[in-house]
Amino acid sequence: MLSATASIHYAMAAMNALSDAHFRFRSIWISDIHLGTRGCNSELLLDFLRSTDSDYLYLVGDIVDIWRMRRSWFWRQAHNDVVQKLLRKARKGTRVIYVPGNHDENFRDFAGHRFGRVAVLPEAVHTCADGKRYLVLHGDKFDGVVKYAKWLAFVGDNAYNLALSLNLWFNVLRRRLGFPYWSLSAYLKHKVKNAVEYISSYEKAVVAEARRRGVDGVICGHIHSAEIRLCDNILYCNDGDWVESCTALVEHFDGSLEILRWAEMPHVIAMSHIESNLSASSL
Ligand SMILES: [Mn+2]
Repeated sequence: MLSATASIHYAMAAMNALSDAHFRFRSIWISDIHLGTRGCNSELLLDFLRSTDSDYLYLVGDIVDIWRMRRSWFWRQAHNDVVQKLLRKARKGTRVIYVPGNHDENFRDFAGHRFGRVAVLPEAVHTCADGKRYLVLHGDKFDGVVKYAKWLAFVGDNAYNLALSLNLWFNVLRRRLGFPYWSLSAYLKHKVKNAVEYISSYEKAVVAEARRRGVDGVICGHIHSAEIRLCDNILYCNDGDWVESCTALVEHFDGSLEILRWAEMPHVIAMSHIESNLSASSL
């Protein structure tokens, strides 16, 4: 959510250059784009990528939905444009770090490699301008922990590690048998009543991992729910998704973090008004 002054700043910048609004950040995190599926909001994401610039750009998993593409293929020109735009940013000097998720886990085999100027890593630690350190990971490995969140609260570190690795093998086995990954976010949609409880269990599991690792906070995705929340002195940040909420997490040059809800940006709202007027007048 934008503060009042930030909103005015963005609105003015957007009005100054509607076609090429330029917002500079130190870092940007986006995840859960799901390119290759109908749900991907590639047009809005393209507008975001064209309008923003950063020193660091983290792709926090589920960028291309390889899983779903095995069953049905949905690839538009705008999906190509997103890939091209990301590669061009890397060429122009943005440090692009790709941390694969469960829907693009095939890329995890390439962890530690560089493709052109894009580094692929299983997880990363980002140091903000204010010196705070954040663990950056997709977050799917906590699905299993969330399922057992209640009894895990009563057991020690070893059981916790065991649950993490059991979840990994559970999903390797599922994949071998041709089942899809057991997805928390998909599960949530079927259990809406318990969604709040599950999201908070997920947050607790991710925050516990950050504490174990001795970092100041954690930046993840996976559950399609953008959030910045201080949990027991660990800053939990989720960059959301580009299927429903169209959100990104950004770091300003003073090291402060903010969630951008791109569909709520003044120039995007203005554009959607223009589009709806056009479609109304063509009826
Ligand atoms: Mn995921």
